[in-house]
Amino acid sequence: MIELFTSNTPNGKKISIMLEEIGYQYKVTNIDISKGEQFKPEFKKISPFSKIPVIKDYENNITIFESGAILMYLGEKSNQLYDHDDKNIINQWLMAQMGLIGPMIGQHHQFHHFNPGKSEFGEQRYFKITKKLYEDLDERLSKVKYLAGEKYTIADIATWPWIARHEWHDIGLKKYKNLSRWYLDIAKRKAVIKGFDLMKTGETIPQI
Ligand SMILES: N[C@@H](CCC(=O)N[C@@H](CS)C(=O)NCC(=O)O)C(=O)O
Repeated sequence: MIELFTSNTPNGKKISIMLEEIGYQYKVTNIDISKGEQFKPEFKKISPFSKIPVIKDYENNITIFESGAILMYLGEKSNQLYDHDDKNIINQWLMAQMGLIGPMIGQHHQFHHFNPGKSEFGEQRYFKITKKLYEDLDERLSKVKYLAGEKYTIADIATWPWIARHEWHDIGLKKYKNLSRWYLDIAKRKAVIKGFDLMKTGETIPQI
């Protein structure tokens, strides 16, 4: 059994989607980041930077933090969605999500969605960067079905929940035909629908 310490955010949803995809039994423990629960000393013991998500695997009693590392761990453990032969290409797209797509779109959420009017520079900067990310992802997906090629992998699972916040972005996902096709294709998956609603509140995936 896996315990998933998380919140209802794109980084958190990556892991519930992955656990649904690989068919593992798991329990969600909500860490309410709006109330500062991530800073509790007992959580810091398993998450040195006080961030969600973290998993605890009771089968071998280990904990893992950082969503990319968790996806790699679960991919390797289950032997699903992280094919050994495709690792180099999967890792590149996964790291691009971890180091670029997530952090930049996260800033766009902060300036454009949560704090509009506070910094024109911040709003413009991250709007522009997010738009460029949409363009670059659209270009990639004009050549391949999924980010790492023809197979759906952990790189898609890492990236998709960020695009699922497209209504906050105001970039106009519809205009990006290949990115839209990829987004809607993944949105239909049973595991994605279930993992998206990780808090079991009946949350549905935003359509385009
Ligand atoms: N690189 C980390 C980022 C995790 C992260 O930023 N988590 C956010 C929620 S999406 C968080 O815990 N925020 C609480 C805080 O910053 O205090 C990962 O992918 O796991």
